[in-house]
Amino acid sequence: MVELTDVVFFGPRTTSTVLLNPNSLNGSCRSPMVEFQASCYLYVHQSEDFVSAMEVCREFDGYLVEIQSSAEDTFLVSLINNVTAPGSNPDVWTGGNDMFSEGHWTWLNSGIKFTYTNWYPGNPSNSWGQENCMQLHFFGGVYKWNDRDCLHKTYFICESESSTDPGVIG
Ligand SMILES: [Ca+2]
Ligand SMILES: [Ca+2]
Repeated sequence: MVELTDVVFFGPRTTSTVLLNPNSLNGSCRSPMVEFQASCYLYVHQSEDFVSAMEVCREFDGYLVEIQSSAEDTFLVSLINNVTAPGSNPDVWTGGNDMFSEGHWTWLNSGIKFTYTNWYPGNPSNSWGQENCMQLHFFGGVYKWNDRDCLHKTYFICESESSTDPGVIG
């Protein structure tokens, strides 16, 4: 269970919104980041467009989450569900996008092409010709992948390597 009591919201968009607790570790990660395999994850409850979300993640020496496996995907859903009031099921940005070449989906930070995918049937749909960013979206009782207009504002998840020390930002 992730406790968000350590999270302090104080800034306008794209400025520091979360304080990492320097005295509290979750494994190798600064609280309230959560460790999974070799990464730390921070679920940010602040609605931002895709690029602004990326900028917030950079403040933690991190990047918008990149999903390489079913296990990681399942972990992220549990991360969302553990801190979300039942029934709200918000959309959540990841680092997936095809903004540079339509239909060619890659992860923003690494540039790696999608291998594992978990698209909801009918997606990516590129609706209105302008859905170039990938979000986790709650469809029919489960989170699946959906492409969405990058300017849409949603919560998001940052990832960083657990071997790095993100320190305290502010
Ligand atoms: Ca697209
Ligand atoms: Ca779509």
